Amino acid sequence: MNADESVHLEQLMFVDDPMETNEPRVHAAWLPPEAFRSLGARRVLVHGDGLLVDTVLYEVSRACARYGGRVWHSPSWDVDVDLVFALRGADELPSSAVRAARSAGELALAEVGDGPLGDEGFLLARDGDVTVVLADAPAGLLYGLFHVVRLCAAAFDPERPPERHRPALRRRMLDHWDNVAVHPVMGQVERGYAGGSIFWRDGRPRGDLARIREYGRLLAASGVNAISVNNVNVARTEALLLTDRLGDVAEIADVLRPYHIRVHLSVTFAAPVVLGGLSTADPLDEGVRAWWAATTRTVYDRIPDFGGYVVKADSEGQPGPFTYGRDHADGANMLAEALAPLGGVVHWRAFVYNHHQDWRDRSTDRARAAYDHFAPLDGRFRTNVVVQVKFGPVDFQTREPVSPVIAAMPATRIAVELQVTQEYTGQQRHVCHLGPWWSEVLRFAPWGPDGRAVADVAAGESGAGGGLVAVANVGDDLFWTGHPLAQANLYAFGRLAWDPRRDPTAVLDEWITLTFPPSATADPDLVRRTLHEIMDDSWRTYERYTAPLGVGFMVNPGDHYGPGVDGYEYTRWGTYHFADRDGVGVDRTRASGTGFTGQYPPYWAQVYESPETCPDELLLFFHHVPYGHVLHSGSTVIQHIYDTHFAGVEEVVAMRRRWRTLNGMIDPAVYERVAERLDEQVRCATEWRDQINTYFHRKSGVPDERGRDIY
Ligand code: GCV
Repeated sequence: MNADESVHLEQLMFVDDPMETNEPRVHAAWLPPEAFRSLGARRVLVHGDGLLVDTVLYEVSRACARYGGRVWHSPSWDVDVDLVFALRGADELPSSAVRAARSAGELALAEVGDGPLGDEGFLLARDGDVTVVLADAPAGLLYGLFHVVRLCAAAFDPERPPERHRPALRRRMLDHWDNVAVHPVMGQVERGYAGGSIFWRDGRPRGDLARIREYGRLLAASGVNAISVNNVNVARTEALLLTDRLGDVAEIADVLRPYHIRVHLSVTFAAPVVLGGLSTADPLDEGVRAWWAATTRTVYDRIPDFGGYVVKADSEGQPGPFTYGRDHADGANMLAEALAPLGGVVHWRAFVYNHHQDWRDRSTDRARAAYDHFAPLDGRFRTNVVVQVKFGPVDFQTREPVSPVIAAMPATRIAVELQVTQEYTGQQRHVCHLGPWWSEVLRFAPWGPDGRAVADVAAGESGAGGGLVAVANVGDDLFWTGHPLAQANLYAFGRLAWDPRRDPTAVLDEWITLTFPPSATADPDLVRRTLHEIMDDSWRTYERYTAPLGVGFMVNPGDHYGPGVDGYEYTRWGTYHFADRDGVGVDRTRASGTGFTGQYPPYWAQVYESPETCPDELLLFFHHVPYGHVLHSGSTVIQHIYDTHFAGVEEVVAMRRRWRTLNGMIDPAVYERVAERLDEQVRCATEWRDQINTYFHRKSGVPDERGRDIY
């Protein structure tokens, strides 16, 4: 590069840019070029070296090329700048801009206090007319860049006080349930509602690396730093990713590395048998351990920053240590031993339950299963094992209590698993903004109101926790997530994983600003207001027209979409509601039920044990009560069912009306897609309302006190 010139885009990597073509193969999600307008009009200096610094340089250069700014990389001469991105440890240069910015940054850092920036943190401060972003490590600069983008002009406000940002959770991970080969029942992506996989198609890599890179960019801008690239249900073709088809995984890792995203792989516990030709996968067998050690070394030879393995074992038909009379600690520790010398972790899922239950058996309770299997193992897992626990005891329902496992394993690294893909929350055909729900879960204090929160457990002491994981919701759909507004869930996951204390409404506001930049929107206030009106409370709206008071399921078996009140009532899956002519709900008390309440620390064990103290929204999860039972709200259970179901549909109709006011204000393709989906949401919510109300009216014989139509 000519020392007298600023950096030009074509000198940098990534010139093949999917966003720059006239006919987008994909819509730009929350980072359209317009979101970079404020940054792109500045004079920017980037100081430091390394892959991630190159990414910063590339992003800034691309924005400056579009909006008239300029960018310099570690110049040794003086330049006038508005914005400096600098690594603290990088060589000092004669450039006064770097020197001044760095010393101003150091002063600001001392002022803000509170320990080092760490390997992903950054500081943002003002030095006269210059905005300074300082980081100890390149990843911090990358996150600092996206922070500046989010702030737009506010990043250049002379009065802006210095800010330090560090992620609360070290690992912020997405699990893709993507199959390499199309599964005969589950398709290309298990529980995927956004078309095919962005990674795989019909047994092979999909081959669109530009799309994967763009995905990595979106994830980095929301704070995600790890993904697993294949389904936790590992079939024959997918098993091969560990060995013969490792190159396919490495290719993805190479593309995501510039956005600070480490790749993990779901593996089958039976790999030594199905891939290695051994006669056993017994975790205590020396030959099996040697096989895993050697195989894992090969993985790291090819992918030096490989994250580790994700394992679903002894669950829903997947193989596991039980076959050999071993327990989950034996299984997880064997893989951990192979990964430890190479810096990897094993995410071992706690989703283990009997999926061949007899519905006549009232003593077996699926909600108890994860605790019963895992709590006794606390203290036995190696330090590079993360036990990955679904946030609730059953399965990603619209409303569940927080899983008691989260509080039961103080000597184990716990990761909390959420579901961004909307398996049980409207399958990306319904607007269901999940940020408020996850925020409730993350703030929940399992030991009682004054104790640590779920997010603290996931963060662990000194950041040693397992982090936050979610099942991803993107596909090869033009809008990434099928429903364009479902993108906000992906964004919210990343931002809440970075800072679980953030107000979910503020996070949604960020997403709105980034996705519909005010400078490119006809009436930004109307767009913002309307999206908040539609989305802020949409999870509660969804809850209102689906299964009542925490009882869960009531979905159609198999695909889990739409109402099927008795769909699972006489099946082997262990998800029952026990409605009869007198009442509904599952007795999980210690006094007369399955004893599940006893899995909680004393505060909640007591609160949940009695219908008098149990929160209304979880009443039917914990208790079987008569239809006339009076809730804390003052309504009876049956009247609550009727009222919420009528209200829920009215709210969806109002959502659709509001959306129509945006016709002509935003990208017509986005407008049309959402409009279509809202029609379906109205249809489906009406079906839910009528089936649930009719079902309970017929069971109970109690009329609606307002005399509305029930069939
Ligand atoms: C990947 C639920 C889903 C399954 C999923 C499973 C899991 O049961 O319906 O599709 O399997 O959870 O989390 O492993």
